[in-house]
Amino acid sequence: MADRFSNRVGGEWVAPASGEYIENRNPARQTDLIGMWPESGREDVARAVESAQRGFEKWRATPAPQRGMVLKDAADLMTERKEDLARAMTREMGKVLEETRGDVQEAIDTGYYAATEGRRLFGHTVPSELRDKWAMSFRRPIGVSGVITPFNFPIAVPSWKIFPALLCGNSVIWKPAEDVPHSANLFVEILLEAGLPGDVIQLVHGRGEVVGAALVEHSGVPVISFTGSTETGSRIGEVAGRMNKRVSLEMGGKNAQIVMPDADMELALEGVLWGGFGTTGQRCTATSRLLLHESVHDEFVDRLVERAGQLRLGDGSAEATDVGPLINQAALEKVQRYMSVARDEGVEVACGGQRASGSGLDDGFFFEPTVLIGVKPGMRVEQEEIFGPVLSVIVFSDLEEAVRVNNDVEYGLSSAIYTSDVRSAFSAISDLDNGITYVNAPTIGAEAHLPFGGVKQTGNGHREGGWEVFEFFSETKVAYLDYSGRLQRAQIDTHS
Ligand code: UN1
Repeated sequence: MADRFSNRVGGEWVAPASGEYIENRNPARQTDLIGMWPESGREDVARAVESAQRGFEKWRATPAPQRGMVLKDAADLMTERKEDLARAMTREMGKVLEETRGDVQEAIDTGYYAATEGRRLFGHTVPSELRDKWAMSFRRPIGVSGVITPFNFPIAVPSWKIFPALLCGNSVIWKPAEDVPHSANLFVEILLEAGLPGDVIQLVHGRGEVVGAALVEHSGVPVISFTGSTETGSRIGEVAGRMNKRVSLEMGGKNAQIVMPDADMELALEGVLWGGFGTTGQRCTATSRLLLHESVHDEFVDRLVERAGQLRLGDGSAEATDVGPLINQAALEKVQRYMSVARDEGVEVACGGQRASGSGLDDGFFFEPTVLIGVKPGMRVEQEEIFGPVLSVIVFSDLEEAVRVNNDVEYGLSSAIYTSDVRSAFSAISDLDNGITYVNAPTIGAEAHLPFGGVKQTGNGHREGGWEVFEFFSETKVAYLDYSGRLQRAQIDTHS
C-alpha cells in the first residue's frame, strides 16, 4: 500500500473531505508508485480560505523585515536539503538531477531576494502642492492569495509566487500541479519549519478543474497568481475579471533562437540543444523554433541532427542522462499528434519524431529529440506550443525577416539571437516582440532577480521575479498629512 500524503489546511495536515486520493507515479518508470495525494474538493478550499483569513490578520501585523527572516530561514533549509529535494523532484517530474538542483537553487535565490525586500518594500514620498503638508505612498498586503502552479518547475515557480506573496504580508493557498505533489509537501514543510505561522500557508491538492476553479471562484481570495496553459489562464482571467480580482497569468510560449551568419556556430549549437531539449522541451521558455540564416542553414542542421542524436535519454536520476521523459501520457500523446500535423503540413523530420524505446525507456514517457526542417511561417508546428522536445527550423535571408517571423506568433515570452554584430544585437533587443531577449545565450535561463514574463497571449501584463512582483502582491496606499492647522483645498488654494 503506497503512502498517503495530506493537505495542509487549518494549521494541520489533513485528509481531503472526499476521502479520495490520486496516485502519483514516476514518469520515467510507471511501475514506480510514489504515493497517493488528496483529491480535494470545494469544501477543502472553503476551509482553507477561512483559516487563511485568520492567518492573514496575524501575518499582516508582523513587520516586513521579520517576515523576511522567515523566508531567509526557509531558503537556508532548502540549501541544506537541496539534494534530497532535487531527487524527490526528479522522481516525480522526470527532469535530470542537474536541472532539479537548478530548480531548487532558483527557489533559494528567490527566497534570499524576497527576504531582503522586507527591509525595502519602498514607497514614495513626494512634495505636496500645498504648504505644511506631506504626501506619500506605501505598500499594504492584499489578503488571501491563491497560487496555482505547473508541473515543470515544481519548486522554483511556486517560490516565485509564494515568497513574494508572504513577504508582502499576504497568506497563501497553494494548489500545485497534480503530477508534482510531493515537491509541494516538502516545500510547505520547510516553510513551517522556518517558523511560518500554521494558517498563513494552506496546501490543497487535487484537480485543476475542481480545486483550482474553487479557489478562483471564491470571493475570499482577492488575488490569484497562475502559471500554466493559455487556455486555462484565459478561463481564470474571465472569472477574475468578473469578480474584480487581481490576477497574474503566466502562460504559453513559442520561443525562437535566431542564428545570424556572423554567429559563433558552436555556441549557437550548444544554445539550441540546451534551449530546445533541456527539460525535455517542457519549459514555457523552451526554444521551439530555430531561425537559421540561409547561408548557414544546411551545415547547422547537419551538426544539430548529429548532436541531437547523441543525447542520452533515460531516468533523470542517473547522472549520465541528458534528457528525461515527458510528464505523462497526455503530454506524450500531444507531441505524437504534432508529428502527424507536421507530416500533413509536408515538413521533413530530420531526426527523432517518435516515442523512444529500448532498455529502460519502454515503461516511461520518452520521446526522441526531434528536429523538423522545411518549416514555413504560419504552419501549425511553427505557431502552436508543443511542450516537448521538438524544434521547428525555419530559414530566413535577413534580420528584418527573422524579426518578422519571430513576432508573427500569438505568444511573446523569450527570444534569442546569436550574432557578433553589435548592430544586429541591439536591433534585435529593441524589435523582437518578447518579454525577454537573450544575446548569445539560449531562450531559457532567466534569473530570479529580474522581472519575468511575456507579451501578447503569454501573459496579462504582470511580471514575476525581480522587483515588480512585489507590486503585484501588494496594494499601493497613499497618505496625506496636513499640519498647517487650516483647511487647504487641493487644486484651489495652491497660490496662498
Ligand atoms: C517556466 O518554464 O515556466 O527561464 C519557467 C527559465 C527558468 C524558468 C522557466 N528560469 O527557463
